[in-house]
Amino acid sequence: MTKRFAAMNCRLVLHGRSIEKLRTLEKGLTVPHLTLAFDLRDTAAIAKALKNLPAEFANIDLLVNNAGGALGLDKAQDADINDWDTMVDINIRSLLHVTRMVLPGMVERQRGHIINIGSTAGNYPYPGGHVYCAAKAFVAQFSLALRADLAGTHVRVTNIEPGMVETQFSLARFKGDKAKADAVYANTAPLQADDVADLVAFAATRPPHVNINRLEVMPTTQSFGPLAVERFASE
Ligand code: 8X3
Repeated sequence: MTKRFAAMNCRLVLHGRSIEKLRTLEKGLTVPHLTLAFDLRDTAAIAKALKNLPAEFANIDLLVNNAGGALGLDKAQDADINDWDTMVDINIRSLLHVTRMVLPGMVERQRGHIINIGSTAGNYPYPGGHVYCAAKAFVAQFSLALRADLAGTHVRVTNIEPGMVETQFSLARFKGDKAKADAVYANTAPLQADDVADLVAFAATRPPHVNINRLEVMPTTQSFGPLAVERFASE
């Protein structure tokens, strides 16, 4: 995503948790850019970083709320409540705080675009998805609700809703268990991060009179299963 927007000559503010990963990301970048390293669960750090943006980066035209993730795949009744808190924090709370900080400037300038990275998990629940599914449903509905409030401001909002994407997603979900994570993507053709970046770039480069509300995308090799039906032993 960074390279794609750099190729469009955008000035970039790159956020991540790890300064090392940010250093790698910014290697070879020739556009003006700024890196911000902090944990998005630290809402005070979000406010501090965004309030103190240097003037040349302060007028944000495009905010991509890309952070998020799932923890665990146990049933709700067995899940770790701390994982639930963390999922609410990273998928919902941080997105709300960043968005709330950036919105007034966009509204004042009558220009801007918020692109949230949602998930098919927000549209279709699956076993073990509980809080992750619910959080992404929140993001989908919040994106639409923002559009309602932003009527007349020319500020656009888009929710991109990918299905299976081969990223660190599963490694995080399975807490570093590489074998389990690799098995998710084995012998199939998942989406890649670049495919999602394509959609973000597509939504962001529509003419100003076009707002893509939501864009749901899956790998061709992923589709829908039947709803579960409980059957009783026949008498
Ligand atoms: C990732 C898609 O189905 O693994 O957001 O939850 S899924």
